[in-house]
Amino acid sequence: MNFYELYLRSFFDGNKDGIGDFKGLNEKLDYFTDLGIDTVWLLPIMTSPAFHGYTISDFFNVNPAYGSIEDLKQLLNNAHKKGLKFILDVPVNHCAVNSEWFQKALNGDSQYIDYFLWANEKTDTDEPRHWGGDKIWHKIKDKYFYGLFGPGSPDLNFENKKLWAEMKNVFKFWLDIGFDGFRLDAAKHIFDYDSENMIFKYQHEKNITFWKEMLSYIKSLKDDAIIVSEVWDDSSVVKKYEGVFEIGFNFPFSYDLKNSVKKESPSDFIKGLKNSMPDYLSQEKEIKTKSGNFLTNHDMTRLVSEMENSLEKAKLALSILYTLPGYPFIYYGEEIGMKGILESVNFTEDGEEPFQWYENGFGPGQTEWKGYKFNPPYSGFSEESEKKEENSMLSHTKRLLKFRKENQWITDSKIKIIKENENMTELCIYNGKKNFTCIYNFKPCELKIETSSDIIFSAGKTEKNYNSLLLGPYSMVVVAGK
Ligand code: ACG
Repeated sequence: MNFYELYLRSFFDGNKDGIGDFKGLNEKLDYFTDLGIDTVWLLPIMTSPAFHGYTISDFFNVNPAYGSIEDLKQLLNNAHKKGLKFILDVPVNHCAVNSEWFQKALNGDSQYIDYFLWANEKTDTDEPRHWGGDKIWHKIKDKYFYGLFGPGSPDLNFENKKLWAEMKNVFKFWLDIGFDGFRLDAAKHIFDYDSENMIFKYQHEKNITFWKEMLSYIKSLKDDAIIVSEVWDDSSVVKKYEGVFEIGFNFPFSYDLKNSVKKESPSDFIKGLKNSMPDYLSQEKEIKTKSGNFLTNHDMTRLVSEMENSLEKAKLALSILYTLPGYPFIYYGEEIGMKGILESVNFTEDGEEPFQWYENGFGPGQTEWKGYKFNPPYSGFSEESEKKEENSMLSHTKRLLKFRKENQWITDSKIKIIKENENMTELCIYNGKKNFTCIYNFKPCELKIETSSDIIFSAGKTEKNYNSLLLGPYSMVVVAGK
């Protein structure tokens, strides 16, 4: 299953207001099927005062800028007819300041006061967030509320069981609309504040109990619901959630892979694999939560920018992504090499620029909700120009996704490290029945490799002469297994 992460506002405009919407997306469903995508992860689309949609004011409605519930149903219906699935990003950890729940709490409604966490005499209202140092307590009227992600998003207090029932209704509502599953936002944060001792503290066991109950409810409604969780942390924390979710984003993998390609370091790549995919390197280990592999997402600097504008390196990183086990995800715009540098996760606009359909920057459906900072017109990175070019990022990505679709078995395969030297790595990807060998050239020079095996797939400049193989700079090849 090939996943695509989509920011609707930046995609395709169906009503000429410059903002991407359901109608526009509906017109472009073939774009995904042509690209080789099976499932689209839609970033939050519920009513929200924020451009990113992660602070929700009404969990049971869509942002009117995107259209109506009917438009959404039609979109999902058409997608399903084309064999395309959609999962929805659901941030349940917090809501918006202007939500009915928070407003009622502020007005003293006793039922809702306990939906949130309020400072008391034990609270250190200056306690900083453990990343970035931002404040986690925010003053409103004469009190302070807990909001880990900022003053616009009061955390919900899941010690209150009523909220568990509310969230089950939320999941049911969106499944009934036609979604095929969910991306569970901020999964390690449901219980991250110890309200007895009034101090920030992850309570992973409690989180797991919460998610198990939500998941068994979701599965009771739709047994094939696709579930992807976001636990952004190092491998030791991610491991605590093993087996809870069907697919879990592998953040350490994302860093390790990008860094090794950027540094042209095969040994770092192997070290990274051992760190972030250890169970895939063992023949016996059962994989309880499949690795959600990705290079970037909306909270990160874009791939080409991360690779210091080297398209070859960006292509190699993608080639590796699509030849490894687990589920591969791509963030919208990466397939056309969009750029974007994020200075802070508190401001993601720079990574969410309008998708470039046209070389001149305008045309039917082009979104323009914000100006271009990183992706100006006539830069050679647009769907229009790249679809015609054999060597473009778009053509490269398309070929990789097609290869992956034809080899679905890779998802549940294992990895064996065959060879590693200062220039390249050679991996065997195998399951009980099939296998092949991937050779990645991490360097800007040509490499000569002795092999008599047939080439199954290649990306970049490669040449086969009887018993030897010439691998061009940053290229890769998949050859039949030994
Ligand atoms: C999700 C969404 C994000 C969204 C929210 C809130 C959550 O993708 O767009 O914000 O609904 C933390 C959370 C994540 C969260 C990001 C933004 N992402 O855990 O759930 O913040 C450290 C921390 C992580 C932290 C990360 C952020 O441990 O918890 O993610 O930093 O940079 C090594 C370490 C690892 C460390 C990294 C990076 O890998 O192992 O632990 O991670 O280095 O240093 C949205 C908006 C926000 C808005 C909010 C309300 O984007 O602007 O404020 O909504």
